[in-house]
Amino acid sequence: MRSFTKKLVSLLTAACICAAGAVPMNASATIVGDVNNDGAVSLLDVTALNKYLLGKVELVSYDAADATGNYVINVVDSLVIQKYVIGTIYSLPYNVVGE
Ligand SMILES: [Ca+2]
Repeated sequence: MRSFTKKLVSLLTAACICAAGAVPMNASATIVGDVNNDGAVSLLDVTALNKYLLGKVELVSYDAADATGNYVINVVDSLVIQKYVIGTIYSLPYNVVGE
């Protein structure tokens, strides 16, 4: 019986640790570059931002779209997100000198 209790405690502890790891610490945090707010940065975000720049849609989050971190949203942000997606930029926001 004592062995069963130890195993049960171990199992419950492991389950709690797994459950804690599965829940994002800050689920509402803005991901820079995640223009469509689906939790990932992809070419869909480039498309969403380009549609915004063409006046066809509204943005979900201006902070997510500001990939250069200069508080201006323009085609440079779109290009920076594209470069991030293809792997030539490794983190966002990416400061573009002169932008
Ligand atoms: Ca996205």
